[in-house]
Amino acid sequence: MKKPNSKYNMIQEILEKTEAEVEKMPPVNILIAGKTGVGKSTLINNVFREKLADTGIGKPVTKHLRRITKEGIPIVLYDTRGLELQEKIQKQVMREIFDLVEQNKNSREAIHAVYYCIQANSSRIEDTEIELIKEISEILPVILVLTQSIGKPADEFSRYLENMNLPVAAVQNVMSEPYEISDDYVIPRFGLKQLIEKTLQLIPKESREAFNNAQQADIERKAKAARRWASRYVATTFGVGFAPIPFSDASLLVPMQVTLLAHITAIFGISLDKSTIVSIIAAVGGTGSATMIGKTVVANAFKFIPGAGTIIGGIISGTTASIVTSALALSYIEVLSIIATKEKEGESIDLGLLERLMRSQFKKNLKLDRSELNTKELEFDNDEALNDAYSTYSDLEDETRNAVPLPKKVSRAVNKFVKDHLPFKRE
Ligand SMILES: Nc1nc2c(ncn2[C@@H]2O[C@H](COP(=O)(O)OP(=O)(O)OP(=O)(O)O)[C@@H](O)[C@H]2O)c(=O)[nH]1
Ligand SMILES: [Mg+2]
Repeated sequence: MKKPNSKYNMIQEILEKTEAEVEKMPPVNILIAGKTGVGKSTLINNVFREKLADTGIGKPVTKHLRRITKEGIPIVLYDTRGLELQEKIQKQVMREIFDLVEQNKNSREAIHAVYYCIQANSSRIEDTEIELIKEISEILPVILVLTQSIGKPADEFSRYLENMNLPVAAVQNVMSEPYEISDDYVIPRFGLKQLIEKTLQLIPKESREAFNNAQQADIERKAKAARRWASRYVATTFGVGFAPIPFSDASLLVPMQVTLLAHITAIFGISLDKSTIVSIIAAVGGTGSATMIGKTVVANAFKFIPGAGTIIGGIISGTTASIVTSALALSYIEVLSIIATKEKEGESIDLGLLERLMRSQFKKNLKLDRSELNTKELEFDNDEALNDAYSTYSDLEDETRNAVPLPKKVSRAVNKFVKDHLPFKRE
């Protein structure tokens, strides 16, 4: 095992490894079809990370097909444009789709599935559209996505379509983005997790990892996949056959932890910049510098263990190493879940808070023993748990907001006093 020297840049290593891992993943390739204005772009922007329809590179491949990609996200989307349902154009679109499928067959870019979008409140489907759906279904598995689904009419439309026995793989009602009915009545997003589930059934095994990386509609699913891999990694690395190492050699564990964090980041699928990773690592490493010496991180991480004094000067056993590493992995995944949730809502992340969050999660997880760590349910096992964590995070934010420097506090107090004691109130 290579021992990191003082020039070793842990952050850079994590980023490079993550990138390499994502590049290695066989991508998932999905075609999104449907008439103009039904909500294809809105669907793409909400199901997948980083508002792909707006921020991805869109290249026209044929008159009616646009290929959308973005570096670092292992997905290729094809978006149909100007799909009118006059017979002539329909034939042309079909031809283009057919050619594309044929061209990409047996390659990394073979198309795996089609989302055929119909606006749910249109409540009717034209014969030409039925023809088109049938033709596409002959060459690819199709999910009929009923967009902008509102209430009973949408359910009825969905039942109506199901009863038509179209040769499609599934029908799914969705609301991709919250829909404002009035100022105080908003229909929240729904149906996207089910769409993820149904899509996963249709795509080949080797592309499921890429799909999970690229999606953002089901964050628990991302976290669970990362968690599963991490527990296996820790068990095989620090299990039977791990020779205890002297504490002074703790830096030997750095490459493993780099691999761990990079692989988790790749499985989870999240774009982290340097400063974000620095903040997360700094939380357990006790230093905020970008070029971080791995040894400091690991040695510091061990200091969080209750009774670490007894370790110093002693040895690190497989058990100890596995507890620290599992806690690191678990906390990292929990923090990524929060970053992803925030990102999905288009909110920004405060790095200082992130650091505190990572530290508090890490300390909490370190208190668990090995069997607890292995069997512990994921912290954010469902939406409710995630929301809980999210509000803890928001509380932290409030705390910070209240942490106003003293002179400001004083002037606020004076202002308040003056206001409260004014002989008359200004309206
Ligand atoms: N609130 C809400 N609005 C939606 C939703 N889906 C579509 N819309 C609205 O419908 C409009 C059209 O949606 P787009 O996603 O641009 O439709 P498109 O299918 O990509 O249209 P073209 O690119 O022209 O083919 C958008 O401006 C949205 O405001 C949704 O799930 N929720
Ligand atoms: Mg569009």
